[in-house]
Amino acid sequence: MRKMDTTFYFITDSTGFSEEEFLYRVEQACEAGVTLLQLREKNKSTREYISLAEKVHAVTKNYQVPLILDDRLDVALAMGAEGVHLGQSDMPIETARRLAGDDMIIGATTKTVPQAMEAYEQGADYLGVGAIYPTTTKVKTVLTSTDTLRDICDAVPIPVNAIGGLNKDNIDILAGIPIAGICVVSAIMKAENPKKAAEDLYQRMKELGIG
Ligand code: TZP
Ligand code: MG
Repeated sequence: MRKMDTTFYFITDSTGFSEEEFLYRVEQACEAGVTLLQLREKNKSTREYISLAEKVHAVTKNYQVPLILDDRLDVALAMGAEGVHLGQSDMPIETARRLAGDDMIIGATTKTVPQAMEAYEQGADYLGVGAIYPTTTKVKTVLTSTDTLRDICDAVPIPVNAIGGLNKDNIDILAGIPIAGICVVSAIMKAENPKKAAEDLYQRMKELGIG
């Protein structure tokens, strides 16, 4: 069985940071207790992606935080990441599961109940659903209502995480919805003090009973 805890899922964006500053922020998030970490890079060559992933992995392993790579199963397999996250135009989940075997964590982005059911049936371990709010992170997405989020949670037996524009001041909208956790990029990545921002957000989640 693949072990993971999606409660507090940090997705990175290295845009605008030196590698040193980026890796420092990754480490600060791990210090604050993120439970899962995704390296999300849209403009790196394969070789650059492998190289950065190896450096991030060296950090996350120290904190027993599984590392998920966005989009690229080949890169994940090449450097031994614990998982891969696939969107609707990435490799199909069933293909990824066949290539990756049983041990790798596979996550899927889904925005509707049929997409969620399909991803689950094809072997996804968890789902990311959103965007709940408009986001400043570079992504092609549309808004997903909290009603749809709830319907997806009810439709599949795997962990479902909310994503998109979430921060400590607006996650109360998720209280009472049976999500497994939340995914955030900028709430941690762009914070002046990423460790404190992550700790405050995690604290707020606990107060609201999220995750
Ligand atoms: N998918 C839907 S919204 C989003 C992704 C990757 C970006 C979330 O970033 P942020 O900064 O937490 O809004
Ligand atoms: Mg993708």
